[in-house]
Amino acid sequence: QAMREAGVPCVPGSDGALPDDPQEILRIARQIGYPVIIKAAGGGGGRGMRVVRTEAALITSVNMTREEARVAFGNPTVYMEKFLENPRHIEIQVLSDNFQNAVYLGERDCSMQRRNQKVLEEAPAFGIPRKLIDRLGNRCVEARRIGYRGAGTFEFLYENGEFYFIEMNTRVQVEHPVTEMITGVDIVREQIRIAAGERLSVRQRDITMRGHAIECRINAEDPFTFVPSPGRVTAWHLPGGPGIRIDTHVFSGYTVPPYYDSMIGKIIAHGDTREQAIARMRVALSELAVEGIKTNTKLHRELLADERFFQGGTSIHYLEEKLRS
Ligand code: MV4
Repeated sequence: QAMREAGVPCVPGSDGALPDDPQEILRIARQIGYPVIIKAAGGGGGRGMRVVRTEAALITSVNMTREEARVAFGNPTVYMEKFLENPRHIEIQVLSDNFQNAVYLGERDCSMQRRNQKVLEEAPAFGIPRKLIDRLGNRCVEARRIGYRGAGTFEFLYENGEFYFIEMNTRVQVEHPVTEMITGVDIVREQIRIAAGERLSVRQRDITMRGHAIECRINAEDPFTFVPSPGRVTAWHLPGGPGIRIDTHVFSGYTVPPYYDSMIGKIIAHGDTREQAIARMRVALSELAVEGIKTNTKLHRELLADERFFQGGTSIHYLEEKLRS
């Protein structure tokens, strides 16, 4: 409701929790049009969702999602949205301080994912008109009236030239470096300034975007099963050179513990153009050497050599489809 009031475009849907009455639920779905998706209010990150393609399957699917949500999240509340078949995942970075100042730092394309885990992110998003992004960014800044402070991200699905708000991430995110590379704004510094009661050090009119940035998430995982591969890193050689940034805590001799996320580093490549960022990332990935544990480096090398990735603008389903073939 807050997003709609701020003028942020939302997915057509049930306008809140689904009622109990099956006739009412059928009426809402008929109005939205099939396929629809049932989402648990307590879910997120891809958990507690079910796609429904026909009226015959609707009530059973709603009841099943409710029951799963009650068990998993302690909350049986579900809502309904129009299901978007082949969208891209585009997000807008915002910063807001305690003095009514807020800015947006453009968008990131996070469509390259597998099982709701992002693999590669880039900024700006290929092929989306700047004026559409600017209009959306201004709406997100408007939405700070919900009272949010600090670094935040508005997540959207993008299909057929339209944006649809799905969720907000109330934190700094793994992929924030691509935004830092193209805007020159240190997002973590701003976040700490805001928390310390200081003012944003940037105004919207000062924010410009230069070039293109791509991030590859390096994970300690089996390249075939994607199962985490903890253990001792016996050799660790990092790439460098113009436009290359590395974020990692790993060193030669470091032991990756089995307890946490399997991400062990990020390679970020910046260039004047998307083509240059890709070229720099290709070289960086060729230079990366890790021994002792398994990593997803080969997957990244293959992605950076992929013709459809090179063209740009692939959907959230592209990577899983590529991995199946
Ligand atoms: C959707 C959708 C299609 N239509 N909502 C998955 C995670 C959660 N953040 C929202 N998700 C989706 N919601 C409608 N109305 C497709 C997804 C989705 C997805 C979204 C973003 C990134 C990756 C995804 C992978 C599968 C499904």
